[in-house]
Amino acid sequence: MKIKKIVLHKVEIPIVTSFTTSFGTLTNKPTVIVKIETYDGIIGYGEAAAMPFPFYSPDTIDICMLALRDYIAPLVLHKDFPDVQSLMDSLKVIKKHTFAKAGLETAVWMALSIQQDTALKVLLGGTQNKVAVGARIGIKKTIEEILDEIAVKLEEGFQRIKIKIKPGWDITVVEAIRRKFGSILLMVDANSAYTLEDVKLFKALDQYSLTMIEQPLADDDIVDHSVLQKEITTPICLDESILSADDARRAIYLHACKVINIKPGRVGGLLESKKIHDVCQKHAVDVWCGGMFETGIGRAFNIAISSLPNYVYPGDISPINLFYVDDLVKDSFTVDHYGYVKVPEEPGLGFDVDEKKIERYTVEKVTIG
Ligand code: OSB
Ligand code: MG
Repeated sequence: MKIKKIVLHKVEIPIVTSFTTSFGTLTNKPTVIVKIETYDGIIGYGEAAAMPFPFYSPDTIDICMLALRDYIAPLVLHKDFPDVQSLMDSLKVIKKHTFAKAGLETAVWMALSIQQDTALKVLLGGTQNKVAVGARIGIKKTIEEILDEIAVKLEEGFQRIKIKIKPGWDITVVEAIRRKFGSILLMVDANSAYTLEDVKLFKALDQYSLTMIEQPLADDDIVDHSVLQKEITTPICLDESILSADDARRAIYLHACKVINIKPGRVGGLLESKKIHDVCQKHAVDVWCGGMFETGIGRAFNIAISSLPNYVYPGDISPINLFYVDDLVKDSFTVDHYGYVKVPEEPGLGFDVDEKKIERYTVEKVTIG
């Protein structure tokens, strides 16, 4: 694979509703679409779906634009790489910047899938034809509001409910949900809002049989997560803490988690996602696919990687129209009434990219090569 041209689109599609987590409220979710053209004329699209601010990770959308333009593109343009591994090896000199790397890497996978006329699922080693999907619900003003939203999501068929928690919006909410909905698959995501001082709260949460608690402590602290996991029975799931398969190996070694949420964007792409999946599988640690409010382009990669065998919990793969007013692919996926999305069997994304829509929502465009 030899890349001739890279076009970066900073895209802003208006959103349907804001979303509140422990780190703040999202009212606008720009993304970066990476378009590549190879010397044999194949087009690939990828997505760098970081946040607009550095509250989830140091990467932001503008930082992804800069990293791709000034550091990543110059290292890969006009060079022949026999495979994705060698291309990613050439980027190892760049520390982290995983979201930006994933933007390019996913575009390369799409091009490769077309070049080899083989579905992404097959290239990645996927075995599942459909992927279970869960609903994720932000922090609300009142408990009534969240109970109403959960009722709708369950009615629509979503297979599990993930709520966001923060100090003051945690155990009483979980209690109310359990009282109203009984033994549904329920999990909470703290986005690093707590410390080891809160062990008592986490012990109290144990009685609610949560499927898992996602990222309770700091993003750079697998040691404290290991201490916490020894104190509680609820499985800890790491999100922000895991940027690579090496991070996963270290977290497993320290018993810092029992589950890992793999987001291709956060870990630098699909190849690293697969490596994390494999390390986890070897050590009987379950994985599932998280999301970064990707558009239909990024979500297509999330669906493809979720077809690997050790993706056992429902993914954060809710349909695009629940968050954005529009999409960048023509017929995006839907979730059926049993809470499944079908894994595409066609080469490429499995969805037609709508170039006109990309242009319409582009607020900044950079061409390199
Ligand atoms: O912690 O999983 C998270 C979105 C942005 C940043 C962090 C997180 C999330 C989500 C979104 O939960 C899930 C989705 O993409 O639908
Ligand atoms: Mg999370």
